[in-house]
Amino acid sequence: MSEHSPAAVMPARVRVFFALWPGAATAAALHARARALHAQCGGRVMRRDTIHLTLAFLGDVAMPRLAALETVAQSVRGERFILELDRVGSWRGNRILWAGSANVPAALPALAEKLGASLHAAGFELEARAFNPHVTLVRNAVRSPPRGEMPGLRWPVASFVLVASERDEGGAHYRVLGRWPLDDGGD
Ligand code: 2AM
Repeated sequence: MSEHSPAAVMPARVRVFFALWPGAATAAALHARARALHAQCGGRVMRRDTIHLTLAFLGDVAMPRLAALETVAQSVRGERFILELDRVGSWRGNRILWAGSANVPAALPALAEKLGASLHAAGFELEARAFNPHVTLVRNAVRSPPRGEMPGLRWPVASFVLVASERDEGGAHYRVLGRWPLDDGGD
């Protein structure tokens, strides 16, 4: 039997990102779409419990910096909104099949921008990649999807989350580290 000190087994850095995480009903509906796309296009379908929309991707962050991320999240105010997912698309290079919206509510890019600006002000480096709201449903697709509309799916968004991405032989596992509510817009 071998023994490890906690310092030896605890990773010093963690891969993290801020995201919108669907409730059970929305996740189930998105997963049904994902399975249908997978049946048509092959590849690797996202598991129901991993479906999300990334707001800001940080990559590897030193463990002691997680508290600063939580402070940033607490300071960000955003409005609740309904996200209507009514589009399916693909990116050729990475063969990702995604669900998106023809009419992105202004509150969504506003939230991503506020988060990005606050993270930057707190000294976090973000990818220069422009915010392109999408929900990945299938990876490594072998055929293109019938591009275009899909039956609309309403996702009520009332909070955002900080997520750790952990990898093992089974693929990526996501762990929600914190959740922050969005304002309901009422007085
Ligand atoms: P994807 O679904 O388009 O691959 C966890 O990896 C999440 O962060 C995924 O939603 C992934 O987007 C996104 N992500 C991974 N690398 C990223 C990067 N360099 N910039 C922005 N988002 C990224």
